[in-house]
Amino acid sequence: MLTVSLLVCAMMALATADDADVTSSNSTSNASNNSSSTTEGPACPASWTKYNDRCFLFVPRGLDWVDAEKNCQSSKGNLASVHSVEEYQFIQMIIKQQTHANPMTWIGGQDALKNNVWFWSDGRPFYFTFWCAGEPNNGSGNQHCIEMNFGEHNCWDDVQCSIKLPSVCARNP
Ligand SMILES: [Ca+2]
Ligand SMILES: [Ca+2]
Repeated sequence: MLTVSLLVCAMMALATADDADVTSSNSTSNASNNSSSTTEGPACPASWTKYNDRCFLFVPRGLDWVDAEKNCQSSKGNLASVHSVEEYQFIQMIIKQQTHANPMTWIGGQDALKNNVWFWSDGRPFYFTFWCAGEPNNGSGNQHCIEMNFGEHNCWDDVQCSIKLPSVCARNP
């Protein structure tokens, strides 16, 4: 995947260098296609929003965690992994833009294989966390999936994977 991304970047850089005359029209169309992006590189599919070289999509329909992950995979993504507070705030912003609220929402963290050993469904390393105080508590002994926007601080809670929530997908451009 990384190799492909690098190749695409290299090809785009070459194309830009070769076509100096159309650079201005390219950048104009990129800006209009991707107005909320502050990063360079390939644009995201329609209705996805770019942040830090990934594309994010809020899915309002309530799904359990596994169905939400499968739904993201059907769009070549995974449930979103989160790697910094800035990235978390960006995800919160796209949810708020569409719902005018802060609904509890699935992201891609789970500890279903071994309790309290957390993984992201996209395979990225699990370092950053935004747990609410007292969480994750593995309540009732079977809370293995991460919901965001929990409680008054809109932080993370581990919860039963079978409840139905909106979700956020992330994918490469
Ligand atoms: Ca757990
Ligand atoms: Ca919990």
